[in-house]
Amino acid sequence: MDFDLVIRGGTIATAERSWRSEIGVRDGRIAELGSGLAGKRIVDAAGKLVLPGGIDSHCHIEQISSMGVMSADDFYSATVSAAHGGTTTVIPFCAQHRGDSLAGVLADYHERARAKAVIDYGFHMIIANPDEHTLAAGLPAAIGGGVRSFKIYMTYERMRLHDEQILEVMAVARERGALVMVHAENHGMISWLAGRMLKQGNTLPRYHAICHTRGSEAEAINRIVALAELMDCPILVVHVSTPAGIEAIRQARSRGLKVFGETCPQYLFLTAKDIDIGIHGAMFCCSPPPRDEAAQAACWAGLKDGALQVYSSDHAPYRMDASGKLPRGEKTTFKEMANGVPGLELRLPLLFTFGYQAGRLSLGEFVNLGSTAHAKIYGLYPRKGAIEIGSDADLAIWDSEKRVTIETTRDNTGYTPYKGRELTGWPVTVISRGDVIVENGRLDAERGRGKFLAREPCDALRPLGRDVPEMQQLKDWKTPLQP
Ligand code: DUC
Ligand code: ZN
Ligand code: ZN
Repeated sequence: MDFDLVIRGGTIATAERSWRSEIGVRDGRIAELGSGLAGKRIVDAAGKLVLPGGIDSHCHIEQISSMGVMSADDFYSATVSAAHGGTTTVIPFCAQHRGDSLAGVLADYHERARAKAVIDYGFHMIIANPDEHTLAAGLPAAIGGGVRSFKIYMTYERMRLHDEQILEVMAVARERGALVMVHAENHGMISWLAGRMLKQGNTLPRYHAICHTRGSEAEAINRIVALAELMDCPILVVHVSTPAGIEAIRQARSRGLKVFGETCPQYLFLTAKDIDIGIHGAMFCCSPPPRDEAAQAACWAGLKDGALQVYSSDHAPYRMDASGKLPRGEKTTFKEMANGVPGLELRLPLLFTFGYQAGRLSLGEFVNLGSTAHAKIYGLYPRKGAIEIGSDADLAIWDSEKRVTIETTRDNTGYTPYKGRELTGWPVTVISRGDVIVENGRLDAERGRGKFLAREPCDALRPLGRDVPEMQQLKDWKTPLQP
């Protein structure tokens, strides 16, 4: 019987192994792995690598930021850009701002994505207002609707939660099966320093990097780990950038705690020197900021030794104009410019060249960090992140010899922080649920073809069942965890 699509001649590589096989696809799923398969459409992958499509579990799309600015990308431009870089699933954020009801926020983001996304997507929920209604009704309903991860902020005036509020969110997540993602930076340290810098007239982007001190990350990670241990709640620390921050996660994991860590291209490939070019350094301003070569090395080491499990873009797209980075033109201070860098499209190509090709990572590690680990942690495995019978046929065919000099990307920012870098290896064919959506740089995907992914409970979300002595007073949960 003919398959809808057959991929022939390539070497398949997953997080676990590599082997030669054809792939037969039927109804959007992988239906056969074998040889001599016949199909209505044949994709020739001779001499190429056939990998699971990438999963980017941290990106901001058509979202109002923590500073109140709308991102430059909508669900169409962002997912088109992601697809060109070999990513076939994204998990962006629905952002609650203070005063918003979660149900309204969720409905709104479903509406934004439904008609525009060209690849599949899940959602995380940003919680800025954990009031009684949010905790008792909003969060359980979101989880019931397949949104099994919440992001909380320990900094940003408009978003940050204090420790007690964080514990309230963790209590619901723990009980209902959700993961708490944390932006971990000490707010007081950053805002005290920023206030002094501005008073002295130090307003350029370079002071952004100085104010977000390295120590503020480690302090916040150590604190969030202590809160998570008290609550026995799995957490994932996003965009980790410093040696001390990574070490704090490594230590927590060595004590058996369910603490996951993420880093991003900007912490592997940029440093604070990139920001130190006057006002145009705004292009590279994100929080936490890129650091130095020692921090880059620590991020690579963390990815390699398992202190960090996932590599995401933290795509936060803003243009270098009044709509984003420079609301007051050249007079904009570092406190006024939108934070974030684009990365959906180049995330995987950069890691392929500087991780896999450079010998820092094996091919299996590359696949795991860019795809499979995201699926496992966020409840999408083995539907996504795998090449198995029954998995969605989300695949990226990589030409490991193709040379690319980075010029532009397809997002709406109008710039890339990685311009001029030389890459070896590119995802020349990208397949989403059996549809060839990108071939040799050409897109063939209708707006709105991407589907929402309701995520299932999975091992990463399960508490350890290990109560600290202080919590034993509440043991058996006879005292409800909710207020
Ligand atoms: N920092 C964040 O916390 N989110 C988006 C982008 C950024 O720089
Ligand atoms: Zn963040
Ligand atoms: Zn982010």
